[in-house]
Amino acid sequence: MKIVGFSTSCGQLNLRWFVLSGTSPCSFISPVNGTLPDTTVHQTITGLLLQDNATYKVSIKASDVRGKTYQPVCSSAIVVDTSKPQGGWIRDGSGTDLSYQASTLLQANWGGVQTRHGVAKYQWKVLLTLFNTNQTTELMSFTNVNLNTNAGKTFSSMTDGSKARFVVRSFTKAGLFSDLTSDGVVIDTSPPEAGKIYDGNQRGVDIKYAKWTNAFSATWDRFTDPHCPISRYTWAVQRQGAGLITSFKNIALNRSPTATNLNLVSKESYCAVVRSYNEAGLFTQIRSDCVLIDHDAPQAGTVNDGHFSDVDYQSEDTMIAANWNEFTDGNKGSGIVEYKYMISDSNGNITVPWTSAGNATSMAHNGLTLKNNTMYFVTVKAIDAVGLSINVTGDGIKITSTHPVFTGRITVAGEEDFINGTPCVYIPSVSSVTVRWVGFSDAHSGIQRFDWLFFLLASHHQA
Ligand SMILES: [Ca+2]
Ligand SMILES: [Ca+2]
Ligand SMILES: [Ca+2]
Ligand SMILES: [Ca+2]
Repeated sequence: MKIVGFSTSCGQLNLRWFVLSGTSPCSFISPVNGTLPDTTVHQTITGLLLQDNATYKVSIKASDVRGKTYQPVCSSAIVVDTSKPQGGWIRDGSGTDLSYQASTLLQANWGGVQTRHGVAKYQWKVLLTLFNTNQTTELMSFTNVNLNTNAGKTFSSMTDGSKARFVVRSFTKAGLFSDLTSDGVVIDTSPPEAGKIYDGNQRGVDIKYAKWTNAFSATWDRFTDPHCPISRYTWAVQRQGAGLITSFKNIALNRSPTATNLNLVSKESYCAVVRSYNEAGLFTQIRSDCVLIDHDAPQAGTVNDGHFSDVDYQSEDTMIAANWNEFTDGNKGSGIVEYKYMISDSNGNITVPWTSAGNATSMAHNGLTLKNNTMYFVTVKAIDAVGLSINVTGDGIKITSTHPVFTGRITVAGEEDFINGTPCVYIPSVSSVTVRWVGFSDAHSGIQRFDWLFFLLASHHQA
């Protein structure tokens, strides 16, 4: 109680107190009364048995040494409220409850607190649990916000991945309080870490070339974020060296989308552009290493029967050889990855079905039983990286055992050139020459030996 304004002109002033019901008129009629020890302004009466939720008032009886008593003076109503605030809710953020955010502006909002006589005020404070620890510190101590039901404050140098929790303390008008604590919000200030992107629809296998015309597929490994979950992916298709040919499409957590209704142009490269968002709303964007679109089969080359330039006869009847050149997929194609050959005869019978020659540009197929006086044809198939191919058939070779056929060739190691239109080879030595000979064969009796002969064609002297 604060007691002021009583005075006497004569001697000491005696003060008695009476506790009255709040609805009674101001009087000295109460069994609950006592004497104040002095006229100190602030005094406390203890030992009362007041009822919660009841209203009282205190009247003061002042008398002087002559026993003169003044009119009763009463306090305003005293409401006894021993209850604490009940219920209520608190949310991280400025609206619906957040679990993750990127901003270091920490906000909370609350409401629904019940009290008998209304809330007197709120206070809020911020607790912070560091990333990957159980260590909680008080980032901000209780701060008064009066009757506001939201509050916010920006904090610098927040450790990435820390979790903030808010405590709101609601006070009754009688000064009792209770606390509400939020379930926390993780402050993630860093975007996800990218996973690897694969062109094509097989995760783990990145393709470099495709013959796609209107659909583009990509897959990728999970993007990760140590601080909060990945919420979604978006992706778009880009033409390399140019812009996007689709908008970014939200595909939730799908990691193997296909874009359709595109117009993919041969000899151009296209790439997948992927964005991964974390729950805090930050994203990382990366691009695949692109796919070259190839709609064009390789261009035809030349197929020669035999080991070198084309021959049309051979006596050999167990082997067919061929070589080829000039096949190309162009300088913006996917490239030739394999050759296959097939051998058929002039009656359309298949002597050797399609057989891979790998990357080689020649072949010799042994173990055949070739018919005399029959034409055989070698067909070469050049296959590019997207599986497109072209077939070229040579002009054929006739097996003839009646005429000895010379199909061999001698080559001298050195720099090949021409002198006056005649082929020649320059060699750097006067004492040795390296000579190779291949393609000499005789199916009937076999070759017993080779002889060699060297002769001077012409002498060239320096001028
Ligand atoms: Ca939350
Ligand atoms: Ca992060
Ligand atoms: Ca091609
Ligand atoms: Ca030929």
